[in-house]
Amino acid sequence: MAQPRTPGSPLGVAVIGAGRIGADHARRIESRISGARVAAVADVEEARAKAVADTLPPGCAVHTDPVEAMRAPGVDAVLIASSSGAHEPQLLAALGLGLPVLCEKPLTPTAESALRVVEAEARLGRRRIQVGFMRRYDRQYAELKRMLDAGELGRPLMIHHQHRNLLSMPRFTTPMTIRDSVVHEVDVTRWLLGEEITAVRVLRVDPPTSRAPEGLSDPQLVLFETAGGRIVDTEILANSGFGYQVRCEVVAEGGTARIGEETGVRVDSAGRWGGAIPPGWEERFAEAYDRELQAWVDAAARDEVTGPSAWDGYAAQAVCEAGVASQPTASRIPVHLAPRPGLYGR
Ligand code: ISE
Repeated sequence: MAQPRTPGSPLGVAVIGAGRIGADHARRIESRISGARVAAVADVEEARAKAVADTLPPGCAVHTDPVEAMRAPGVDAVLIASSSGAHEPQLLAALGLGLPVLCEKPLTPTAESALRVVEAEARLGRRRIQVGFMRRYDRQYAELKRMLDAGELGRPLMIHHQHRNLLSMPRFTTPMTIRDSVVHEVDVTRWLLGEEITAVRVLRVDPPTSRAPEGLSDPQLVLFETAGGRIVDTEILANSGFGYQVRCEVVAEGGTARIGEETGVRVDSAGRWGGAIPPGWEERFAEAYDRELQAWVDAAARDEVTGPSAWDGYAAQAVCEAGVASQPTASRIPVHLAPRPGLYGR
């Protein structure tokens, strides 16, 4: 078990994985989050870990072994931003040390491995893992959730999501459109409605947009059925070519509520009106990441973990697996979940 933290001292975070999101989180902890510091950075490529540590105040340890980083002096909590295939042993090691964890999505690459993590945490008997579903911390999504929970819109009937990326990353595959991108709509749907997704169907546009790289199905329409009989659709467009847009509209008995419309400065010029569209999620969800990390740090300082749970990570993974199974034939695939351990409530 980890050494108890000196009261009042900043929470020492070990950042595991120094790629795009890991480096972003490390910088965010140092520049925007109060009550925390990066005590160690680990990456399989030492030079990459060192490059991130060099941007931080002196005293940040550099490791290639994630478990050594978790055991480094002054480490009180772990932020996992490595590739998802490496998450399971890292999560189990952090559980073994009793450390609070923020793990980037997806929790693990398969529902089977995610369930092993859920079971390990349930055996420990206390929540240690938060999954990085940062949209729950976005002010607009949070307001939508508040309105639904307060019953201001009446009974929700349907949700329409739109998820458009500027362009797909190199080596982005058709299954990744579900596992990496639509996984956010899976989580938001479960969270907003407070119920599980029970079946998935994915329809592909064929031929795809000419902007898509060879072999990538793009765009697609993903349909969810939920335990309460609601229908939810998601348009996923990985290569919009014009920017990053995430929108969500809830249709309820008492009206509709929509978020993700562009705000900001409207410019009228040269016979047109308009404004800017952000290029990516780092810009669109910058504040949500700040709020997510601050909430995690504040809870970890109390030795608690709140926010999206390992169960949420597992359930999302099970839905994504059904989605990937549906892609080749567009058939309706039911989602089967293991019984939910009592640790995660009802
Ligand atoms: C990426 O991995 C993310 O998590 C972004 O939030 C999402 O919008 C994007 O589609 C994914 O590739």
